[in-house]
Amino acid sequence: MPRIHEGKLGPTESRFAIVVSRFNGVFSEHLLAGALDAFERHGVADDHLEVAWVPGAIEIPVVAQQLARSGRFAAVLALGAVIRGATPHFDHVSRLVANGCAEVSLATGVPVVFGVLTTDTLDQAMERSGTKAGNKGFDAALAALEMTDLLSKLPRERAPAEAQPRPAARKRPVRAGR
Ligand code: INI
Repeated sequence: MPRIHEGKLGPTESRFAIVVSRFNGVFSEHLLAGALDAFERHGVADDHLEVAWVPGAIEIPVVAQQLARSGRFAAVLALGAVIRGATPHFDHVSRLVANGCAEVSLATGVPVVFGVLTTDTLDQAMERSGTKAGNKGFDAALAALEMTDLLSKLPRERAPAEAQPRPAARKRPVRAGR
């Protein structure tokens, strides 16, 4: 049988940070409420959670980066809503926030869970922030719990030098007798 690694959903003593954007704030508020609800239901104490508000989704990655680098948090949640308008702005905002969060995650090793809605319409955003299609903030918190537990169970990363196979021991040259 292979060894299976899988993260569980808590309870946990880990700390989590949530970065949430004020733009389209009516949806962000619901996503945040969903995330806090999921953490509470899975045994994360209030004082193990910190929330940082940013102006818009584009500002999420830099704040997520500072929180991830602080070493205080097992995972960072990114919450917000990018909704398509009449111009290509939507494409820039959604690309920047998605790529930024992925880069922070890989550079720091701290999961930045993507709970930013990117929708074509207000209705789609409403559906995903606590109505027909669930609450993506709640789902993001579950993903953070699962990832945190999984990462704590996986073999630890080795420093690059350590990860190299050791060179075979060299035999001492035999001196010719004089
Ligand atoms: N920010 C969002 O969070 N959602 C959007 O839909 C959005 N749109 O479409 O413009 C948006 N723009 C603001 C952007 O995130 C920055 O805050 C702003 O450009 C300042 O850097």
